[in-house]
Amino acid sequence: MRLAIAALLLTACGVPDGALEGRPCPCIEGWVCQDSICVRERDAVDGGPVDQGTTEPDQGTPDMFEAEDLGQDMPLDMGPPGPVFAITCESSTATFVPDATGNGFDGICRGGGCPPLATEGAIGSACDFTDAVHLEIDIPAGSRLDVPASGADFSLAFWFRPDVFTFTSSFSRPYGSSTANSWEFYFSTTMTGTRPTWWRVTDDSRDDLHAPELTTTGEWHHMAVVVDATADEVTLYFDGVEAGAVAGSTFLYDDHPILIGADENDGVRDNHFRGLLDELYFYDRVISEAEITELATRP
Ligand SMILES: [Ca+2]
Ligand SMILES: [Ca+2]
Repeated sequence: MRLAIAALLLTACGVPDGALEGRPCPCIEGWVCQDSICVRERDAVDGGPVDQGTTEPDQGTPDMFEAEDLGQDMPLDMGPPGPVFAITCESSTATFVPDATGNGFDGICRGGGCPPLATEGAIGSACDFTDAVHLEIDIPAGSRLDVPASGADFSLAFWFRPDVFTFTSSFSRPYGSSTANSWEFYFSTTMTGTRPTWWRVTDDSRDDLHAPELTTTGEWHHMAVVVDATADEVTLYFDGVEAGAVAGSTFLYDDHPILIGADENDGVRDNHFRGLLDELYFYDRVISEAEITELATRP
């Protein structure tokens, strides 16, 4: 039983609004330390496996998080769907950085190989792109990542800690055969000061959204972009606060992979990021401001 519960706690890592689920103690308000990891207070109270829901009595039917029915635990409240992929940088192999969701969108290491894991991550450990050795992580194109050209929601979120202010790309989806991108988070010290920027290409235009200017390297910041097809709007969040919005929700895609730590221009990997990246998430839905607040909060 103890093993089953431990397995269930691990299974719950990285699931809906659970960016903090299963993180090492100490824990932030609303979470408690249980067996050296953080669980929601209600899960500690109910004594059952970690759920995402309320505390009504369980009706006795095993759910997807239950290896067996434990009787006194809580029913599974699905809540909003979790990310399609989550590169949490908690582990890596010689060739890939795993997708913590279990959806199989593992990041394939290219260029100089997999980034080392830095212990001073935003949450747990981070992927270390500090050295100028041109490390890259590719997430190959896949059905759930290939948002239709119009009428689809998606959201992106990640932490970054730049070590140098230079022209770099941290999280991108190249498009076409020249320099374009479906979308890209980048710095341009020449065009925008040291303002982290997100841009996307549409069929006839380019849109840029800027975060506030950074004055100090070596500090963690959180960025998120929400594409709301219903509202036909894209919104950028910086450190959990709205930093700008632009109308439109049309994107162009091809079979380029999503890149972490670099961009691609004219077929060549370029503008390699210098610093730490952590907790890179892709959702195929709109994430709420409450979720963004949670994602942008360090334990
Ligand atoms: Ca991490
Ligand atoms: Ca590019």
